[in-house]
Amino acid sequence: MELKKIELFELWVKLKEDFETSFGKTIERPAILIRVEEKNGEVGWAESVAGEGPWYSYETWETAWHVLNDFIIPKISKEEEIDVEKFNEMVSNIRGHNMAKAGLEMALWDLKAKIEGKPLWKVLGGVNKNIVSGVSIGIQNTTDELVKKVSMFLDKGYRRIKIKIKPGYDIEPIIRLRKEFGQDLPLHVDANSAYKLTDIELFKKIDNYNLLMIEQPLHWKDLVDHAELARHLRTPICLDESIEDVNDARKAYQLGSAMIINIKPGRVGGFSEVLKIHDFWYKIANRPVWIGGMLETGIGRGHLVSAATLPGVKYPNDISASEKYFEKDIVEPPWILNKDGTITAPEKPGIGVEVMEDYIAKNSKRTKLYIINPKK
Ligand code: OSB
Ligand code: MG
Repeated sequence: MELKKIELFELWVKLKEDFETSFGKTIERPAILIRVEEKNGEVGWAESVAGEGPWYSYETWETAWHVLNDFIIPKISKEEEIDVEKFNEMVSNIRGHNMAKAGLEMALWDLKAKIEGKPLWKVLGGVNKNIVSGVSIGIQNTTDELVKKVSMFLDKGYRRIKIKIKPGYDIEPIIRLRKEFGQDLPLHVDANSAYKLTDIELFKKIDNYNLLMIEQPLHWKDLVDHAELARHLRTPICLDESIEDVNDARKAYQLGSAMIINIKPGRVGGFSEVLKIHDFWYKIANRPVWIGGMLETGIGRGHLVSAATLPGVKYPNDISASEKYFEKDIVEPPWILNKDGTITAPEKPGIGVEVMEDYIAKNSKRTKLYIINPKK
């Protein structure tokens, strides 16, 4: 495709309530929104999920803007024809900064699907039109509040509960939820790297509560320690932060660091790498994946929904309805949960929802337009 324009928007979005993890609390988050337009006027959108601070990853909204503005966009602007499947190669001299790369890469996938007149999920090779949704619940002030939240989400139809844990808030909420909701509640915990291998006795206790998985218990670089921990537990380990590309997935497989991968398109640099990780982990290693989230707006959520239709997605995803996160989303219609706890991937081209362009243009803190003219 021949690009004519790229536009960046810095939009801050308020969450309905703060979301606390082992690395901190988020109440308002930056969304770098990316709009691409090709020569015939077709448009693609995506979102960079770099956060307000370097906690989940080293990237922040400011580094994403900087790397897009000073390195990625200048590089892409020199190309007369862009093949989105070669995007990663084109920016491979830029080390890391996957969330910055993923923002533009996924906007190009949305654009490609729109040019082809097909839903993005079908272009990616998705097969499951109704994707199963879980919720990720932040750390609560009391376990009573946690119990209330869990009941409320189960009433809405969500099919799996994930709770955030941190040292001092781990075994107690697990015991309480098992007591209130029984052994069959599909439950898992996410530690966001808050523990060390020396906490192994705690994990042996957690191992008795029939959890679906334990997500990212140890440091993001510690594939070896995760493998050691896994040897002592029956509960499968799921990696999130540790898997930044398909090579990490290969190493995790060879070492035995995980049974499951939470794939987040932003963390791995976009859909090309999502597909590589999916294909390796599911088709070669024969293991399940699911799609994680980063509190995306309706735009990024559209990309998540598309990814969640892939055949190797065998667990409920951290893809909840728009109303879980925001008073009002920036797409029409907002993402809604069906009564059976699924979200339906749309049949319209691309991500399949209308982007509220006027709202975004009016409310962004910063915008920048790039006119692409490679011949100049
Ligand atoms: O580790 O999965 C995580 C949100 C921000 C940063 C990291 C994580 C999360 C979530 C939220 O768990 C998932 C969602 O978008 O609902
Ligand atoms: Mg996680």
